[in-house]
Amino acid sequence: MKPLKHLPAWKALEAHFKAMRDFDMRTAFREDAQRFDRLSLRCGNLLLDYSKNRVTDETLALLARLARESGLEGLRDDMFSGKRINFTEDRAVLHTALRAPARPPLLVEGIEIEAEVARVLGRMQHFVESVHNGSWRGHTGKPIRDVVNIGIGGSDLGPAMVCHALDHYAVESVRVHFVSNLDPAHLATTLKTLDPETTLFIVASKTFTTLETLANANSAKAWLLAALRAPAAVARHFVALSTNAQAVEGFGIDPENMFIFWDWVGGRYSLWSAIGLSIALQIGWGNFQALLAGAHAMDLHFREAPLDANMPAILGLLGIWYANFWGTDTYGIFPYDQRLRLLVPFLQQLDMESNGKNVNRANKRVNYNTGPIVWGAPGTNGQHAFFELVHQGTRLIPTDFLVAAVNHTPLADQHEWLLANCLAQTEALLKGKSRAVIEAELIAQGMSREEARALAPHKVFPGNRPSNTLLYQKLDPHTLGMLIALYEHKVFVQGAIWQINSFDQWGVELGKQLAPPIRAALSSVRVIGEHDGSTLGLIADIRRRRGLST
Ligand code: G6Q
Repeated sequence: MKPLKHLPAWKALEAHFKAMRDFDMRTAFREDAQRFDRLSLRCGNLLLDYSKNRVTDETLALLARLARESGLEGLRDDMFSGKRINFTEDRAVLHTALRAPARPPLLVEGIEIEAEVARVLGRMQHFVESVHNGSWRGHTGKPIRDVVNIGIGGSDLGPAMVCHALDHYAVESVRVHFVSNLDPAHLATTLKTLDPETTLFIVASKTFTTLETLANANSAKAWLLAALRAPAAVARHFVALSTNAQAVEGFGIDPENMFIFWDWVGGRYSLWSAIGLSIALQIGWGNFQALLAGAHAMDLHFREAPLDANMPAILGLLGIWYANFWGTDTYGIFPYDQRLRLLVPFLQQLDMESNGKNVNRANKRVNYNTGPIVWGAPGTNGQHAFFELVHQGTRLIPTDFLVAAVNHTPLADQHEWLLANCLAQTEALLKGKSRAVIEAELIAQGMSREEARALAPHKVFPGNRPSNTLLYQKLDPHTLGMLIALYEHKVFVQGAIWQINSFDQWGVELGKQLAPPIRAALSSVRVIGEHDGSTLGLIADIRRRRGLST
């Protein structure tokens, strides 16, 4: 593997960047009436407009060349065919198989993957339908009214995001809640409104060893047993989603009530697996299938479309252009869609946990920036908060704007205004507002020339700031599936080019190991273990507050 910076396309991009430093998108639009047509792309009902970027045809051709020289197409095929591309954990990466039709069969290392997937999906469907039609009942014979998904990270963010996004598809008979935080306030506040007789807990944990999830699940079990006073009640009120059958049984959940998935499903890629049970319970089996089908449609596009007409490749390459050549550190995501309010935390995990790496596939430290800091919030809220910095701050921030053409909840003309604001922001980022125009406006409003000259610089919008717009018809399960898979593959594209392993998460693993010795030090007879001065000081202060010796 040639180091990234030694690739001819990388060197060509470095030279090209020098020529692009003063590139002005406004001039490009003026000189090219076809710019939008050429720099936009459709996949199903999704439209990606990437014309408001600091790119020319040459930039895009060089970026595509970089992808080819990086072996992106080969790595993509390795992922889809089940090669162990997660080499630090020695695992295949097959979340795409969770949403693929059973035929043609996918045989990986002698196992018929799709048959395994179909078997679990069949059990999930049966379970979801029996909860919905009332044949699955609680211990006292009452039907289930509330479902609480207990999980964290990948076992929470995906299903929670989808359930919020598709709450307009929710079945009427059950309400789904999510508890993730170790802070007892999360579980306690959720339980406050629930009836143990009609509540079902889903314990979602790939490893079934995660402290937060097990702590919340144990507290939930105690709450249930305190009310129903029968150990047998656990079998009717607890199900588990996991790869670890032994630990599930150890917790006291009947293996009959366990839905498995596999080590080739990464936590942050797991909403398509049994981890999606809460989604199916919320929106019904048919809609869950539509979500999977949408993701599969994007998989096909990613697999088959040429690089210069491939949505995930284009989004990924543009991100690389800004991060590695323009030196941007962050990436703003602005869904003009309140239902997508959890998309940003979901994408933060997807992107930052996957590509927040500094060692490459040759086990060497990289000498370029990898994953950006992903942030954002739904519009128009962001406009009244942090957009100031996006428009007028000193940093260049690449951005994605997402918006539906049609709202599921028409209310007066509110959606028209939402759409108009979304488009207006990307237009303002592009066009900016010049000092001359502002001065003229101020003078026309009656200000003296001198006053206008002093005030105008504060009101200048530099413009020429980039944005992508993702426009979709409306937020339905199929479209949401496409959108999520689009970002999954974007992250894959970037990881492939940065030559890193996007599918491990040693940083998260470390967090899981650090707390136990500190937990012991907080209440044991004497402080044990080695800690730094700051941590020792904090431990001592907590112990003092508890009347323990320091
Ligand atoms: C995801 C990460 C991480 C994980 C959680 C929960 O890719 O590995 O967010 O999902 O730490 O882990 P369990 O599902 O094993 O409880």
